[in-house]
Order: sequence, then C-alpha cells, then structure tokens
Amino acid sequence: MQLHPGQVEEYKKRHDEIWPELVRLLKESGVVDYSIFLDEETNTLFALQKQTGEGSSQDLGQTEIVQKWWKYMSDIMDTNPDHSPVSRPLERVFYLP
Ligand code: RM4
Repeated sequence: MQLHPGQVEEYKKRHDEIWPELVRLLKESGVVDYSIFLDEETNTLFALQKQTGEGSSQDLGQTEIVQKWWKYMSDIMDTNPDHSPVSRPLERVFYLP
C-alpha cells in the first residue's frame, strides 16, 4: 500500500486507535499476527498477516465497517475509487520454516 508523504505519525496514531469493531471483525475472519511495516524512503506500506480463515484483511471490503475504515483512511493513502487501498500482492521468493 502507499502512504502519502508526511503522514507517518497520523497513520500510526489512527492504527494505535484502531476501532474495536474492526479488530473484532479481523480476528473473527481469521486474520491474526497482522503487522504493517513502512519503507520511509518510498512511503510504501508492507502488510504481513496470518490467515486462518478464507481470506485476507483485503477481502473484507463488502463489510460496512471496512468500507467506513477505508474511507476514513483515504485522505492519507492511495486508494481506488471505492476507497480500498491501492495494493498489490507480492510473490514469496524465500521461506525458511
Ligand atoms: C490499513 C488498511 C488495511 C486494514 C488495516 C487495519 O491501513 O486500511 O486494509 O486492514 O489498515
């Protein structure tokens, strides 16, 4: 995902104050051990999560709470017309169990 320049503190603040109902939905959907990292040089956000359910955090866009959250975040990061974050899946090129 892509953060707008100069928005690191605001991004961190909003996530420190993540809505309890969103946390509940993520966990109920099987999204756990969820981290988001920032490459400060490019403002690129890298999300990493375990999925014990059917899909990822990005597959919850049909829920009202995620639509509200994405809209809330859309002023500080790149989003699609539906406010979902512009994101792309990455290929894993190495894994050591
Ligand atoms: C991110 C982005 C993701 C969401 C997390 C909680 O900024 O909106 O879609 O799962 O926040």
